[in-house]
Amino acid sequence: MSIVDELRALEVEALGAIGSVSDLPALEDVRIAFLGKKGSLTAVLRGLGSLPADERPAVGKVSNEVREALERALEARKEELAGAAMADRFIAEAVDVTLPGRLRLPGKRHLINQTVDDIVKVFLGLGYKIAEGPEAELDYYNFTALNHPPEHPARAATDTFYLRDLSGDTAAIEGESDVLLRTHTSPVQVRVMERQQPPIYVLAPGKVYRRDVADPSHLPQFTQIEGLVVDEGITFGDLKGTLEHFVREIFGPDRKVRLRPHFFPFTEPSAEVDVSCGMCGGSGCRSCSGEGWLEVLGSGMVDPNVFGYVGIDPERYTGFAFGVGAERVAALKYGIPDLRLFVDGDMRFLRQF
Ligand code: 2NM
Repeated sequence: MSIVDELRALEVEALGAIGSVSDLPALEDVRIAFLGKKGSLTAVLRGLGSLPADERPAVGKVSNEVREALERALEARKEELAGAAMADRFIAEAVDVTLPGRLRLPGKRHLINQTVDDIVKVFLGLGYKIAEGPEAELDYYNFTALNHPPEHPARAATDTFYLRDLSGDTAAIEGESDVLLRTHTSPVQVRVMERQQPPIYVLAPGKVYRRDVADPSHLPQFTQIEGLVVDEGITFGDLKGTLEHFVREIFGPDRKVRLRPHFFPFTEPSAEVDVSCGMCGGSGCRSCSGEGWLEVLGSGMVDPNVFGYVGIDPERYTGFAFGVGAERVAALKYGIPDLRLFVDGDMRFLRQF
């Protein structure tokens, strides 16, 4: 076969191969097989040098035609395949704009945090400062400095979560107090009184922990807000007026407040605070068990023994304190029958508020 015939045969073979590839990498393989450094056309051209000089121009012309024909065919096929690849991609990535959108509910503050914010706002308006402290607390701040005697039942391991056991082999350094999860936020106020002399007007909101089984009216972790005022000439009348203001700001202007004698280790005298029932207005109904009143707060005048622990002069200063559960306030305000709803995380409940 003459070189020209070889070239024409190669051209036919290459055009067939170009027409039959189905993707761009395979097309590139064909280009290399015919036009690459070790390709078949290149090999034929290498033989050109051994031809007689008068035959070279004609063969050179044909080989140029073949190379150009292959290059054109490669380019055309490349465009075809690229277009097909693009079309496939458009189909694969197609978005059906007629589909209904996915419902995304905006987040919001949990009802308990909303309630804490509402209560905090009332006391900021009265000039109180917010105080915070550790949730893992020393026995001294949670009980001792709050005038709880060593045998007080709240100190029992059945009522309080202890984080360290001093009686075991792994007893901590001698003289160091037990560590527990605070059972109220009063230790925050002890810490405030330790480092600051009166006048003191503070509010301590935060999580507290008690070894209770969750039921409609108890949670093992809940949110307490305690207030403390210490100044010259503070009286029980100041306590009552403050709590009446608080109740009316939170529950509404028509609500009445009643104080009942009670006992707390850290206050003397102490009182529990009831708010008139919002359902019946005080005449008695199912939601207040026929009482007309609902218990909301504990309160009292700070016991002089507490002042003794923190170095405040009980001859010069008097004070009052109170504590309220945010879950209880929210339950009363919104008619929620079971505190566990606040921690179950059921969005059907939570998103109503
Ligand atoms: C309550 C009820 C009564 C209280 C007492 C103190 C402190 F630090 F002054 F002694 N802080 N909070 C207190 C008093 C808390 O919660 C039901």
